[in-house]
Amino acid sequence: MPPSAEGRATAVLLSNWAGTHTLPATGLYPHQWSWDSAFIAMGLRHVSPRRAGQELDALFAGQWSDGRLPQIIFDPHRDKDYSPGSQFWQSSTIPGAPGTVETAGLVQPPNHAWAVWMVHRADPEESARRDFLSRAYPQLLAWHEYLRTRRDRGGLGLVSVVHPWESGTDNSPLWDEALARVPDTPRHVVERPDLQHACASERPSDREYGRYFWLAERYRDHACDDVDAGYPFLFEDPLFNTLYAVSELALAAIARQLGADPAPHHSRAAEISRALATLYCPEIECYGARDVVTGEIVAKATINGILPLLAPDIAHADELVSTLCGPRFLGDGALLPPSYDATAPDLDPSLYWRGPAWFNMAWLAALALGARGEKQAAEALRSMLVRLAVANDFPEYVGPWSGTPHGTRRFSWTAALALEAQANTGWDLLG
Ligand code: 2M8
Repeated sequence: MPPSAEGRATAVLLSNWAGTHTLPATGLYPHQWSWDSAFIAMGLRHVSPRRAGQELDALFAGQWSDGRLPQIIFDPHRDKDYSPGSQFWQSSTIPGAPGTVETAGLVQPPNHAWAVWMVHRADPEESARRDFLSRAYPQLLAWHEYLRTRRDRGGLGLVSVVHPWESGTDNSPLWDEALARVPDTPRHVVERPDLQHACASERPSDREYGRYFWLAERYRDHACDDVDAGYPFLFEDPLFNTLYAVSELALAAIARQLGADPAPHHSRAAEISRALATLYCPEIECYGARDVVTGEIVAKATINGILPLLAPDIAHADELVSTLCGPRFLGDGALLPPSYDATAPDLDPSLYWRGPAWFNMAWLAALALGARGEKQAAEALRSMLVRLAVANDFPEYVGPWSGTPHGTRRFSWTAALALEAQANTGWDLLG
C-alpha cells in the first residue's frame, strides 16, 4: 500500500473512533459491534497498539456474568439511529447483564482471543505495562466457557447461533429454510433507520427484518437464558465454530505467555475441528451448516463453509482449497471470493451476504490459502483486497467480479484489514 493509502486507511479508523471504541461506520452502525471490534483491533495495532488494546477493553466492559460478550454495546446518545437499540433489549433489567452499559443479548463470532494475541504481539512491552494479557485471559476463558457450556445446543461439540445476526452473515442463504418457519410478526414496531444510509435493494427485506425481530424478542423474553426448549432457530455455523477453534489456539499462546498450561486449549481446538468435520458436504465439496432443530445439514456452498480451512488439521482441506479456487468462488475470474456460490441460481452479487464479497472474508481466505502453502493465490488475494479497499474509499463490500463498491463507505474493518494485510506479510495465523 503506498504511504498515502496507509494514511487514508488510518484516517478512516481515527475518524470512526468514538472515545473508547471504533464505530463500524458512522451513520449505518453507530455503536460498538463485537466481531467488528476484534477485526478493527487487528489493524489498529499497526497504528496504535495502545488504542487497539482500549478497543478490546471497551468490549470486555460489556461482558455478562455468564461470560457472553454481546453483539453490540450501545452508545445511549445514539439510540434512535439504530434498531433494535437499547430500548428494545433493556439489558440492564436482565439478570447477569452488566449494570454499567446497555448491550444486546445476542453474541457474534468469537475472534476476540485471536485479536488479543495479535494486539499483544504488536508491542509486548506496552501490553505488559497495561497487564493486557493477564486482564484479558480470564475474560476470554469465561467467554469460551459460555460458548462451550451454554451454546452446545446440538450436543455434538459445536456452538449454535440462536439468530442470523449472531453469525455475522445476517441473511446468508444458509438460514432461508429455517427462517421460513419463523413468524414475521413481532410485537415491536420494526424501524429501519439502516435504510437512511444504505440502499433498500441491497439490505435484508422488511419481511426478513420482521423475522429477525420476532426471534430477538423471543430470546429476550426468555431472559436470554439459552434454555428455551421450543426455540425455533439454532444453527451450527462453520465460520463461527472455525473462529472459535482459531481463538482456542490463540488462548494457548496467551496461556503459554502467562506461564499457564496451553495444552487444554490445544485439545479444545482439536475437538472443535473434529466436530466441524461432521458438517462436511461431499456433494458440494464444502462445509454446510447444521439446522439443530431438524438435525439436517444445509448443503449450500458459502464462504462460511470454505473458511474451516483455518481450523487446525481440518478434514477435507484439499477439497476446500479446490472449491475456493474453482467456479463456485474464485475460479470464474472473481477479484475477491463471493459470499455465496457463484454457480447458484439465487446468487445476487449486490444483496447483503447473498453474493457480494466482504473484506474480512477475503482476508481470512487469503490467510487460509497462505497457511496451506498456496502462496501465490494467497498473495494475489491479499493485494487485491488492499487495492479494492483503497480505490473505493474502504467500502463495506464489493461486487466480486466487478469490484463495484456497495453498502456504506469508510467501513472500519475494511480499513483495518487493509492495514493488517499490508503490514503483516507472513502466513502464520497467530502472527
Ligand atoms: C451487519 O450486521 C448488523 C447486525 O449485527 C446489521 O445488518 O445491522 C453484519 O455485516 C455484521 O457482520 C456486522 O458485524 C455489522 C456491523 O458492521 O453489520
